[in-house]
Amino acid sequence: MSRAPREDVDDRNIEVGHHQDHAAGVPGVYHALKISYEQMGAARTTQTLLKLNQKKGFDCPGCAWPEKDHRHIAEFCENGAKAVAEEATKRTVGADFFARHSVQELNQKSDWWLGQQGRLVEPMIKPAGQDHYVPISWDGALDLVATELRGLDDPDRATFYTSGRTSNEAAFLYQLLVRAVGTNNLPDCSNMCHESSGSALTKAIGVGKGSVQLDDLEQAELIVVMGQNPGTNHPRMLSTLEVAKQNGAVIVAVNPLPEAGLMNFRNPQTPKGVVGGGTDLTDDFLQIRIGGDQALMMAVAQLLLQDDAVIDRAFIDEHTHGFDEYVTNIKGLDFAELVEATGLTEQQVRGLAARFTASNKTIICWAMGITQHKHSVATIHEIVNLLMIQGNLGRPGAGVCPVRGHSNVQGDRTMGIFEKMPEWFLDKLQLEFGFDPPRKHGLDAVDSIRAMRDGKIDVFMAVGGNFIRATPDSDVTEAAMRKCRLTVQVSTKLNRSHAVVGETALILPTLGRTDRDVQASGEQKVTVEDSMSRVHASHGSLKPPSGNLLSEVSIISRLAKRTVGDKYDIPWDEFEADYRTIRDRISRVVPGFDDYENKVADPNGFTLPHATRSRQFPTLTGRANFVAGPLEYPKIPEGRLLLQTFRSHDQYNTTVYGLDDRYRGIKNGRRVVFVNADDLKQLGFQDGEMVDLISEWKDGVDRRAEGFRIVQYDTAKGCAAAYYPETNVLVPLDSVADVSNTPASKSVIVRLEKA
Ligand SMILES: Nc1nc2c(c(=O)[nH]1)N[C@H]1C(S)=C(S)[C@@H](COP(=O)(O)OP(=O)(O)OC[C@H]3O[C@@H](n4cnc5c(=O)[nH]c(N)nc54)[C@H](O)[C@@H]3O)O[C@H]1N2
Ligand SMILES: Nc1nc2c(c(=O)[nH]1)N[C@H]1C(S)=C(S)[C@@H](COP(=O)(O)OP(=O)(O)OC[C@H]3O[C@@H](n4cnc5c(=O)[nH]c(N)nc54)[C@H](O)[C@@H]3O)O[C@H]1N2
Ligand SMILES: [Mo]
Repeated sequence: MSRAPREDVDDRNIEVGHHQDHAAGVPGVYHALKISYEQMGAARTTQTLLKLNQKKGFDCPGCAWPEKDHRHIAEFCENGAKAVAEEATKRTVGADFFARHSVQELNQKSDWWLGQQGRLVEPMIKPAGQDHYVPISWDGALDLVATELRGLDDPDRATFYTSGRTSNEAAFLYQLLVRAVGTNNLPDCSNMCHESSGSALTKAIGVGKGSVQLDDLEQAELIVVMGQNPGTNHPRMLSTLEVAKQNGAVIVAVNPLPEAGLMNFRNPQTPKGVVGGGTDLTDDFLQIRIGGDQALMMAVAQLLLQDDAVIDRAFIDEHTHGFDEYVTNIKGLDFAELVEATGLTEQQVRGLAARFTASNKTIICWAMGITQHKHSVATIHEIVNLLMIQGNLGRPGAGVCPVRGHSNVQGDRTMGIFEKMPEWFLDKLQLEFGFDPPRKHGLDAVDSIRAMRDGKIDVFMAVGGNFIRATPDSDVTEAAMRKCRLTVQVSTKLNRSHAVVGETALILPTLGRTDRDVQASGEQKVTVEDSMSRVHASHGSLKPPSGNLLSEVSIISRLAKRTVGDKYDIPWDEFEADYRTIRDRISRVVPGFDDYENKVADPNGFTLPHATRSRQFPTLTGRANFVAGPLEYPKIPEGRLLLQTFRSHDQYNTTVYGLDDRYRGIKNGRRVVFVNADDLKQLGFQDGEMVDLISEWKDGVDRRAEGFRIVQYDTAKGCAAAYYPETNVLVPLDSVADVSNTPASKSVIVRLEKA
């Protein structure tokens, strides 16, 4: 199925207006409140939005951007409010709903429709051979999963997905259960997100995370924002950039599109943002060609290396490895080809080099526009290399800032959600819990799909997320999932992963971040880690949508007790009753978490140590590594376009909040493809025409997404854009980033055909 039938969305009604050159301001607040009232009603809206990101409130389930210590009373953003409304909605999906709709029928609905139905409120089973979910007791459901897991011929025949909303406590227990079962098959959303950042940074600086804090951004002299659309995806970052700007920072946006938030920001929390023209954030907008970022970093490096005065010799000599080889590599590249690969003018590239030269404190921020290409890991190495020329690591106001996605995706990794967790972690688990965790590396997201496709997986379990829609090559992935004997989804809301399932399927409904969580020892809090390694508590406070929900911790503890309770002496009951006992174990296993309970009693939480900040580099060489490699960039064949698949302003990953992308001028629909005017002329198409998108890959298979309206748009030449997840069908499973195995969902070669 290349096109989700959408009798509930009529794309003929799509309206296209002008894209905006600024983000937020009063309309942002208006849209936030409107959607909140619709989903939650007035009382719940006030109650939730006032608690959002406040000390003693709950952590916003939106993005992973950190909080300031001293918060505004309404430190929420439009899209944070939408994320909360989506979870705290009063609408519910119960047994009667599933009696009305068969699984097959649910699979005909749009992602938007599915998400709009409300919160899941009771455990459900789709028995083998049937097409409807029916209710099942918690004991019945958990016994069934445990029996399947205990009966596996080989523990590697099960795979366990995590999405990045899972709390530290639940994530720690989940990886413990999975490793006690005997496998490292722990794919997570990170595999499709910042895995390229993690891979590159671990090799380069020894820590797979960003090195800067909010304070650093506020005192930076130059901030380069690459491949990121913060106005939509990290709106609170704009407040930080605004402060940086007021403090004199130069901000450069590197993006194929002039994204609204980066160009101008009207901060709804300041008088100027409400009535004035806002702040022009971006000094230089570099409209790069998709995939040209490595070339840009190399070209700037070549220019910087011409001037000895720019090079921080002391830093390089004392702390780094591989500089000479790097210099030889960069000097050997053809400058004209580098410029050509960026799609920018030579003057723009020289201008960026001049910005670097003039700055003593530089930070580079990036997100999915950098991580989802074949050569993403190599690109991130060049980002780090470039920063290191001037010693921009481990000093105030400088460093690397990969901006993370899901609100606790970084924490989940810290807790051991990783198919390749290092030996020292496994050793510590062994010491703490008295069993020998498996040492063989497990399957990541793409490899899990391959294994399912090849009949090597019996049980698929997911704590959160929407695996079937988040992953590439939808037709292949759906067929793979259907080969499993049992699929289990621990979820808050209905999505397509409940409609594309194995022979037997379970839905285990769970509490969300906003819900009150009461266990035997009383009300519980959980903890999360933001994009800047800060760990803090989150207290759910709303009445859960049903009395029949279990927390993620409860579900995992009860399942673990049934599955491995007789094998190992792990106090699963105690963990469920009192989450402090989990934090106690974390404090003994995970570095940086000593005195955990006391530290998270502080409403501001605490910051995990990051070696880079003290110029320690725990890499294989014991130094920060310059990593040299060949120039790579996508070559686009004649008559084709390079498609990036990205987010509208009205969605959270696979959750579609609504059908408007206000910042890009799109209303009432999502099946649009943004193309540059020159390309349209050259290809013989016009704005408003309906086309199919067909991706081309070396396996010769034509992957097709049907029925997209062309929108003439200011994107870099040769580069198109369309929304995910509708276009995931176009991303070949084998089109992945080298090293990190992340789907290359920002580099899809497509041709257009008249629909
Ligand atoms: N409201 C909201 N918030 C979110 C999310 C959401 O869906 N909705 N998702 C969350 C998650 S999990 C994540 S990972 C983040 C995602 O945050 P982003 O990475 O901002 O998300 P995308 O929409 O994928 O945007 C990619 C950006 O990179 C640009 N780009 C594409 N290709 C290239 C390239 O080759 N080079 C350069 N320089 N730029 C390029 C695109 O034009 C776009 O501006 O946001 C998080 N926050
Ligand atoms: N083509 C293309 N594909 C992409 C991307 C892209 O840019 N282009 N981006 C990739 C990225 S960056 C990411 S992170 C992935 C996202 O992949 P996922 O994390 O798998 O997807 P989400 O859409 O965030 O998951 C939404 C679902 O999570 C469940 N949920 C929400 N909150 C909770 C909770 O508190 N607990 C539990 N148990 N469940 C909860 C709800 O049921 C909801 O339907 O997609 C990736 N896929
Ligand atoms: Mo992500």
